Amino acid sequence: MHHQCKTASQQPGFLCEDSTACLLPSQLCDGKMDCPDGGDEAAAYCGQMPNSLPQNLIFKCPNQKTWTYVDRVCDTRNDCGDCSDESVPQCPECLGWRCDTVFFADCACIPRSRCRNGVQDCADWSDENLCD
Ligand SMILES: [Ca+2]
Ligand SMILES: [Ca+2]
Repeated sequence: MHHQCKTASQQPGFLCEDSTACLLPSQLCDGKMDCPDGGDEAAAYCGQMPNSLPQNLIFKCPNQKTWTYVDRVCDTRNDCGDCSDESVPQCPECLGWRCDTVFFADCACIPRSRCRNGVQDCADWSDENLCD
């Protein structure tokens, strides 16, 4: 059983062995030691992903093909491959510009900082022509 904790944003996290650092789920097995003892990269957790990971820290994509970390749900990035991690009911409304996006990593909503930046993000170019 792993050590559970709540992150700064009140989401489930991973408590390091030192019992002070509470990591974001996506810091587990990311190839970078975030706990002082490197416990977040231990084979016990990273050997057979996602089954070896604490199950409350992962989100199984509805398409059953893949998974992501719970802190990657509703982060506007397409982690499931079909945007299903961005389509769950608890995701907030789009705060940027809504359109059919052209980049795989996007899910029908781009941040306003990418409007009129000279790069096409929307299939209909609305980010360059309409968004302000
Ligand atoms: Ca890590
Ligand atoms: Ca995501």
